[in-house]
Amino acid sequence: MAEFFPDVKKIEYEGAESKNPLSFKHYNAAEEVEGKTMQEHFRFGVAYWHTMRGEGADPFGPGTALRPWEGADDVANAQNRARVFFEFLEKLGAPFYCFHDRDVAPEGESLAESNDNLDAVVSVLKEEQDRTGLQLLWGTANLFSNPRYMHGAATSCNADAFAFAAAQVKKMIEVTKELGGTNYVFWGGREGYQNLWNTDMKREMDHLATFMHMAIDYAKQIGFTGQFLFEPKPKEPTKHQYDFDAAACINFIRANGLEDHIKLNLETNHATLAGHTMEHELEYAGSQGFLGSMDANTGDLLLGWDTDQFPTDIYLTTKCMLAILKHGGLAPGGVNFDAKVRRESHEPIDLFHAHIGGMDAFARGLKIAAAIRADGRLENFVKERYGSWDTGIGKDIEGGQASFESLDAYMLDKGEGAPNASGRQEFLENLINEFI
Ligand code: XLS
Ligand code: NI
Ligand code: NI
Repeated sequence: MAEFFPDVKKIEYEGAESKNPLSFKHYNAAEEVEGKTMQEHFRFGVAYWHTMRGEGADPFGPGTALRPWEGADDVANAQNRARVFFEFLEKLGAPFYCFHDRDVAPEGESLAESNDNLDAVVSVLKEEQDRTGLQLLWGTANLFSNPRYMHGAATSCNADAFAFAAAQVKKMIEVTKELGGTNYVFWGGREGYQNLWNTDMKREMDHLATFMHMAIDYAKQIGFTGQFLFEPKPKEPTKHQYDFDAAACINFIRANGLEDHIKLNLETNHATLAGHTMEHELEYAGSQGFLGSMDANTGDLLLGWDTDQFPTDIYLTTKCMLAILKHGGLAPGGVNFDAKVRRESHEPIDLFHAHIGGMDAFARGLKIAAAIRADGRLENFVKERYGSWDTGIGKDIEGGQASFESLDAYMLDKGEGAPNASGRQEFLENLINEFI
């Protein structure tokens, strides 16, 4: 079989002292941390859309990427591209991948033609999965690129757009099931509004709930047991996306009786755009029982859009891993690199540098987070900070044995409350730096 990355051998773990840029310094798939291998902790996934379809275009210029395997935008080339992708995955050593229907196969003149094109490429994906043992982390449908979705898909003012989107998601749930995908993602591409003058918000959100119930019913009907995930994002492309952040998504999910069926796929750059940190989003979702998976791309703090950069910040990966370990891990979700190389990094080898760096940054974050947890000082500090809730009046309140009247009597008797202890923020920031 032809090799598309002839200069790259399988990327191996060589340890922190290695100077080989095509090796892992920290990601060692088989190494155990807190009783699980790194491979099991991360379940790294590669995004087909950025890695195989990203051309490096921006609003000021066309694509720059050199991709010698590219040809016509037809099914034959799409099948060949799928084989290139699996060579990349194998050499990188990432066990999972993710894709949208329209990433892998060209859209046809009609729904039926598009489905046929998709089937033709899915059979190659299946073959390659069987050959390599690599797996699908999640599938999804592109409900935002085609002009029919200019007003949204499930929230469009045009009922036919809703119907077309339903047909697309139906097909992609079938495909995800066929490929053994462990999750299915809903990122609400254009589910939001540009202007409230022309928008019936209540009706649009009710339609979105109807759409989700139909998806759940269909998954049940065909026996798809993968986890459904919502991916919050506050804006872009619309001015306001309904899946704004973890809290807004969880409210929508609960308000519509969907809580037994949907968790969240959190994306770092989306958290930033929502005015949150990623650790906030992970902590919020985790504490509410909705932590599903993550898209690990980051943004640029000076740029207000979704720049989809590979994560290299060790503080960030440490904070992410602290939250993920605390909430019991991501499986059946994983860490998907919804990230693209910069327009100036246009050679195929840059795809390797980018993913290796991201995987190493997460591996370091995991080791640091595990060391912080093993040390125990941070956890103990937090535990002690809430000590007043473990005995006496605090325990009574948490246990449901107090009322406004009993607390009034308690405070009248006591006169003034216990003094406050220091929050010790600077002490804790220094403590974390001992580990980084
Ligand atoms: C866009 C989203 C998208 C989803 C999949 O900002 O991150 O790439 O992850 O549709
Ligand atoms: Ni994403
Ligand atoms: Ni994004």
